[in-house]
Parts: sequence; C-alpha cells; structure tokens
Amino acid sequence: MTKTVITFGTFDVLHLGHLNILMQARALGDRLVVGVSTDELNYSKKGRFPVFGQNERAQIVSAVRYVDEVFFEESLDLKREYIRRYTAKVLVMGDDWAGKFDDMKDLCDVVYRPRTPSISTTAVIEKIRL
Ligand code: C2G
Repeated sequence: MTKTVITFGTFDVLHLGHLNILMQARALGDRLVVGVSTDELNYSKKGRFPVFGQNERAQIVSAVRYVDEVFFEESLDLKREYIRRYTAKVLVMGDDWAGKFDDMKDLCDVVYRPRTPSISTTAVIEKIRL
C-alpha cells in the first residue's frame, strides 16, 4: 500500500526552506503530493499576489525530485477534501503552522517540522530589491 504524504504551500521564489520541507515530507512516505496555493488564495492569505504565477510555481515544484504530484490548493478550508482525494496518510507542514492542522488527526498523521532558519521568500525579495 503506497504511503502518500501531502503538504501545502505557495512555494513562491523557491528556496532552500521549501526544498528542505519537501525533502523531509517525501522521506515520511513513498509518494509526495503538493498542494500549491492558487494566486487568488495567496492574495487572500498574504494580501499580495506571488512573484510567480500559479502555473509557474506548480511547474517549478513539479520539477523537484522529491515531488510526485502537484495540484492547486484553492482554499485553506479544503484540506480534509484534499487529504481524502489523495488518500494521504501524513500531512507535513513547517512548524510556523504548529498545531493549526491537529484537527486533521482523524484523517492522517500530522507532522510539523522545524522551519529552515533565516530564509523566506520575503527576505529573498528584500535582498534582491537592495
Ligand atoms: N518553510 C520552511 N522553512 C522556511 C520557509 C518555509 O520550512 N524558511 C515551509 C513552510 O513552513 C511551509 C512550506 O515551506 O510548510 C511552504 O511555505 P510557503 O510557501 O510560505 O507556504 P505558506 O504560506 O506557509 O502556505 O495551506 C497551507 C498554506 O498553503 C501554506
């Protein structure tokens, strides 16, 4: 039985923090499915559109060796639906989300992993802007 792991994110301006969580998520199962936030969802989540559009972000995440499948995350409130759709046995998120998805524990294991220190898309954008 394939053990599917699922994770979610914007994955804008892909950086090592993203790669680390994808690598760790993949290591917890046999298959990793990633929900990439749509531009609209990102706008509602962060009040701005990502640097790269959803299709580009999905294409870039799909090219990461740890990732087996990518889909668009349309809403933060559809996680149960996505977990069921992909029969995910593990949900993995960085610990900036610690506790936020514990209500999913009836559906799958929920694992929070430490964020990679001192890197974020915002910091990368600021550095480029200087
Ligand atoms: N991340 C990390 N270390 C960093 C930056 C990000 O481990 N330095 C992790 C985050 O914890 C998250 C994933 O990388 O698990 C994606 O981060 P974002 O692209 O910022 O996504 P986010 O805004 O957290 O959206 O439904 C959940 C949301 O879609 C998650």
